[in-house]
Amino acid sequence: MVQIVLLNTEDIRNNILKAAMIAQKFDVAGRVVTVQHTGEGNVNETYLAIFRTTFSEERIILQCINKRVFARPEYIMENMRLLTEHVHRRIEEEMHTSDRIWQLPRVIPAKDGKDYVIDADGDFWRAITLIASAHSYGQVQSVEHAYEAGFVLGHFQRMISDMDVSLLHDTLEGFHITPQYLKKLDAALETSEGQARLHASSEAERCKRFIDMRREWCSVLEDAKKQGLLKLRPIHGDPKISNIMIDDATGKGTCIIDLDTVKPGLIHYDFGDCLRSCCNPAGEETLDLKQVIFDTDLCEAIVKGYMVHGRSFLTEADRNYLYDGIRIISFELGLRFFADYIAGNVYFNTRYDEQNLNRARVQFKLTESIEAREKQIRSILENLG
Ligand code: GN1
Ligand code: MG
Repeated sequence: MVQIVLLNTEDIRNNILKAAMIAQKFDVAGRVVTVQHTGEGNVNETYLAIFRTTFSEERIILQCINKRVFARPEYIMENMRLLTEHVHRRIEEEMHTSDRIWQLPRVIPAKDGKDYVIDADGDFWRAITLIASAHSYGQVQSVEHAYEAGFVLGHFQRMISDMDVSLLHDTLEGFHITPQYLKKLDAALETSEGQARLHASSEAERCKRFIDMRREWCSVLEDAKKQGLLKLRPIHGDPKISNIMIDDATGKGTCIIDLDTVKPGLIHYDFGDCLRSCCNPAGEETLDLKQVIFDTDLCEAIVKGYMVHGRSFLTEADRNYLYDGIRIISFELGLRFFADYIAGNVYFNTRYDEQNLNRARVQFKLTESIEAREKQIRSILENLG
């Protein structure tokens, strides 16, 4: 959902002015009438820009890519273009047998023909189409919504299951390679600032103990990859609930957005990410840890929706690791938030110092809840898979 956040700080005002200037450099009919900061996303800055002519209006999404995170933003655009062209073609092939109109954002070229604009500060901007008459939600609204989330992810993975993974760039080295985040944490803990942040709070120390107890286990998917059991495939990288668009008219899923993290990876991380995000009705930012649980009714609905498509491309080995995918991605996200807290909040956008610590505590509580329900989750996967 594009939520308009009115932030009145000088910085945001300047950024909006800048975004309005940049918007005009993209190939959209009409003049920019307004640009609003959406306040969404933990990494990039996102704006909604509205263009008008005398007889039409077009709304586009404009994003400034975070250079601290993405070293080669042009690679994101190449991946995005390849993937969207492939998926648009596949959607058209199946149009007549499909139960709905599937959508996927399109890259909007700049007026000079490039896929992006670089501003005077060297910042990298890109524009994509807005999916009209559809919304996404920060939390799951119902069992039907959960089913749709699974259905959309399954459909997306099926559409890209025949894509040549070697064509995609690795846009974010180490992204969703869980043991590498342990290394990052250890490096941050070696500094005196890191030690000070760890020992300043008993919650941080508790998180550290939680991680230490899972060090051996957390390479389970990477080990399976090394053994050749799991193969690299194109992944979305971030199929959380807020990236799944629901059609306003039909209530059905219509699209998955946020293609920044499309790259080669293990589909288990995508499957797990969808579940960890959808099955926690309290959301990622809650401060009320008691509310954080892994809801197995929602899990069942997602898996049901996902398997409508998943059955056609999942191998036996893929199925054997689906539970680990769910457990590991909640743990991994907690580890990433925690490592960033220890490092002084250098990766994720934050509004207050302890935000990443709180986010980590939510994900660890969720991991515990997943671990406690392992049997139930495994039986859902077996029965529906
Ligand atoms: C980040 O920026 P956003 O909100 O789309 C992150 C994901 C996390 C997510 C958690 C590039 O995504 O990996 O799962 O936050 N993206 C990157 O909300 O690190
Ligand atoms: Mg994202």
